[in-house]
Amino acid sequence: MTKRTIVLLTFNEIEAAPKVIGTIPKDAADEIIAVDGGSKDGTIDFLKSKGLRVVVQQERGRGIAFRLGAQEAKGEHVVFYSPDGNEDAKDIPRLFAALAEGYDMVIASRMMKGAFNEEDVHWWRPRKWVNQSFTLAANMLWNRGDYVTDTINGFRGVTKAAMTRMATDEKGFPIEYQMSIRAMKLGLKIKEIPTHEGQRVGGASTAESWPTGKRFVRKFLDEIAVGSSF
Ligand SMILES: Nc1nc2c(ncn2[C@@H]2O[C@H](COP(=O)(O)OP(=O)(O)OP(=O)(O)O)[C@@H](O)[C@H]2O)c(=O)[nH]1
Ligand SMILES: [Mg+2]
Repeated sequence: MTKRTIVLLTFNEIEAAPKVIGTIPKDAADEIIAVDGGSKDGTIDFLKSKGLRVVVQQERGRGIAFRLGAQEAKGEHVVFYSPDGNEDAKDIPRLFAALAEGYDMVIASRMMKGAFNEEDVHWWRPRKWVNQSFTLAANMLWNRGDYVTDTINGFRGVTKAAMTRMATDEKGFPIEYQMSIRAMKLGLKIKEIPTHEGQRVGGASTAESWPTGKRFVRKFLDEIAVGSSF
């Protein structure tokens, strides 16, 4: 069987990580490693105390973390998992199962039928609507396969081969969006599974809406300019 690696992505998650890491199903993968953005709150020592190999980034950024994680993974099948409370670890085996079926990328969707988004408890859902607009634009321009409902969620699996072909260069938050767009451009096989998004456990969000939104717009325009030259 193809080897499987879980890559934990952390930046100052000392409140959440100790509560969340225990929820990862045993035997979900052959290897678990962590990529850390340079935490100063004891997260790195905590992860090491759990026997995990921790790769500390030279430069912060979630995009850098995705590439480093794929590079350092021994497995060909890689699932990225952020232990801050948002992602339901019970879905990890389902993500690996889809990669084993032959998909190049599999996304845990918060938007498809059967899924739940953290804003779904409210009537007013600005973040969800903005996300869905970016997703609609990407599908209209580049997708030739089934509609992808959540191009932005980081909870996803990918093959190392696909990661290499996508040749991403985004350093920060729109990395997931760039991966989705490039997978569409390449005509890679994408699958989604419904997931239940939970609330962050303590700590602080690093994705403020306004600056992150502007980076998404820039990324979208960059991807139009780049076309298929990557
Ligand atoms: N390795 C690495 N992880 C990061 C970096 N920046 C953020 N993360 C992690 O990426 C995950 C997502 O970041 P969040 O700040 O929670 O963003 P979000 O999920 O959109 O926001 P919330 O809804 O508040 O949770 C968390 O597990 C962070 O610890 C980074 O530079 N490097
Ligand atoms: Mg989060």
